[in-house]
Amino acid sequence: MAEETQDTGNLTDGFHLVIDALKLNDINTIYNVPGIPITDLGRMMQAEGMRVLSFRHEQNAGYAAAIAGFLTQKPGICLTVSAPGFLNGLTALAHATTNCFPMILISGSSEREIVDLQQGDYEEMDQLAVAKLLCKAAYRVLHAEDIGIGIARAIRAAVSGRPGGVYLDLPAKLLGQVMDADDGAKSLVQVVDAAPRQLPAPESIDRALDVLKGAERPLIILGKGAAYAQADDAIRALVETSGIPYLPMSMAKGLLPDTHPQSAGAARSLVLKESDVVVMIGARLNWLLSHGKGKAWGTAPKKFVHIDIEPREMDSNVEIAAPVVGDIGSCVEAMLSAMGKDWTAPPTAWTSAVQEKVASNVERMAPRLQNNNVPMDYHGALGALQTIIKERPDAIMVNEGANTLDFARSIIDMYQPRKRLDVGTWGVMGVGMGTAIAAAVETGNPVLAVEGDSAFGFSGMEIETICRYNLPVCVVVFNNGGIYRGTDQNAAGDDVATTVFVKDARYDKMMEAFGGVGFNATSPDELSQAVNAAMDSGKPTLVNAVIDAEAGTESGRIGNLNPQSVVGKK
Ligand code: ADP
Ligand code: TZD
Ligand code: MG
Repeated sequence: MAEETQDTGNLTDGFHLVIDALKLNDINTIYNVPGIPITDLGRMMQAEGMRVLSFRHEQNAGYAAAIAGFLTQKPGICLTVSAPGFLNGLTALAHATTNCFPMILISGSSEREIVDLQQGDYEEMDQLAVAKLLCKAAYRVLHAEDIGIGIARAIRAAVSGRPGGVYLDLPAKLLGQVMDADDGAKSLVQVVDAAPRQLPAPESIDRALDVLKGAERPLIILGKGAAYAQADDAIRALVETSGIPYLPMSMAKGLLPDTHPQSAGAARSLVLKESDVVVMIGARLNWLLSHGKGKAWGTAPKKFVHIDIEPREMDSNVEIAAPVVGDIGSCVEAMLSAMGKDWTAPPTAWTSAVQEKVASNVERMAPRLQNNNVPMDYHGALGALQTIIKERPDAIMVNEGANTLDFARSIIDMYQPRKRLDVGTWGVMGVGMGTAIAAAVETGNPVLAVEGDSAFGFSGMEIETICRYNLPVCVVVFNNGGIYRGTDQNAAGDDVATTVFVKDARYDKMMEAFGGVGFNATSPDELSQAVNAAMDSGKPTLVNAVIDAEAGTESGRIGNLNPQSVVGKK
């Protein structure tokens, strides 16, 4: 490039302003796929000491950025090329927004004048218009002197209030724009207090305490917003001081250890049905909680206390008797101090009933988890992995699939906050490898990705990325030869059934192709050995876990959501 050898004096350009603006705001990791017009941006970022991880598909880079946001409270950055790269990243941006994870999708774009006249530029698309519908905020920067402000706005929009996805459009022309270096430096913005604390109104705390004091059968539900908030000590203190049983949502598992005496995880049906006052902390009453009503919630009248940073979440599905709007740390601390010394624990009739139900359910499950059947069923295989996580509580577990997800969520206990990362609010297949990569990169902890064979297929090519960066990721593919099961039959014709894959596939060989370690495990003992070896070595590993093709059920635990044909299904 001729420009690099020219004497540019004290000039800067769009490329460098983007880099300086990100670094000034302590953003140093980028998840990307290179190409026109951002190849050089990635190179220059790397040259300036940023970590730039290249993926094989933007969707996976985007899922990595989304979960990086969840883990760090800083926006995860996904960088893509224009139109197709942008669209590939967009699913992840929408996923981040849906899950309240802070993320910024930065995409290069073509020449605006040509795009707006629809004259057919290289990768032409009105990306800003498309993105707006699917994220929390979308911005385009047209002048180099606005890059500092543009990035500051994107960061603040992503992390303040309810976190979410932000789109930042950087036209190719902008990156090459030149300006005086001193003026450029002055145009940068260091965002002060990007996610300000939001204190709850005192009267909202009084109201919540009044509702809670009258409870006979109170319940706390912790959601992934509570995990995101990193108010771990305050939340634990609230749970323990109150003596109220709690139910963790999937990604809130481990906020308190799942083996905690107040955990109602193994008595979910009972506590949802029987509770009379429910305190929601960073969880929404969406489909995952049956919208707070109906059969799952039983007939006992209920009152809800709802702690959330988003005021519009209140009354979204059912009436909220005591809305507490603010950041979780501040709200939980305020509740705790309002409880004071004269707080009385809930009636033991209730807490013992919950504990007894938990104990009997755990006891009933235990022998099933110990089975050494060949081929493995979900219980035998997950029993082996349960022990591994117990012995390695700082490992991060990534989990996707249908049966593989639902069984793993209920069987594998978590012991530390933010160690379980999964498909989130939408139940997206394909988050697996991007999530595993970001988890390893952002935390340095070992990662165990437990993947249905279908789920794995959505992002499987990223095992090359895992090998390339030599990340401590062990992928276990629960290979039952299909989606839900490997045994479906086509009612007519020669094609295999729609849910069935190649029989006896060997996913472990894919890992070997890139220099990683592959294992084929046919029994829980073999699975244990392979995963322990992987976790000890920290080497990229894929274990093909052979699961009985008949063991699963349609759609795992949510088969009831499938519409039924009145004519009957073949
Ligand atoms: P889950 O799926 O685990 O039930 P959801 O994603 O439905 O959790 O809910 C997370 C909630 O947490 C969202 O309503 C979001 O507004 C809220 N939230 C996220 N971060 C914070 C925070 N720091 N303080 C308060 N609420 C938060
Ligand atoms: N596409 C996307 C992006 N997300 C989805 N959730 C689906 C399709 C539909 N789907 C599920 O909800 S689970 C699943 C699909 C395709 C795969 C289940 O098969 P698996 O797990 O092999 O991953 P089990 O253990 O065989 O059930
Ligand atoms: Mg499967």
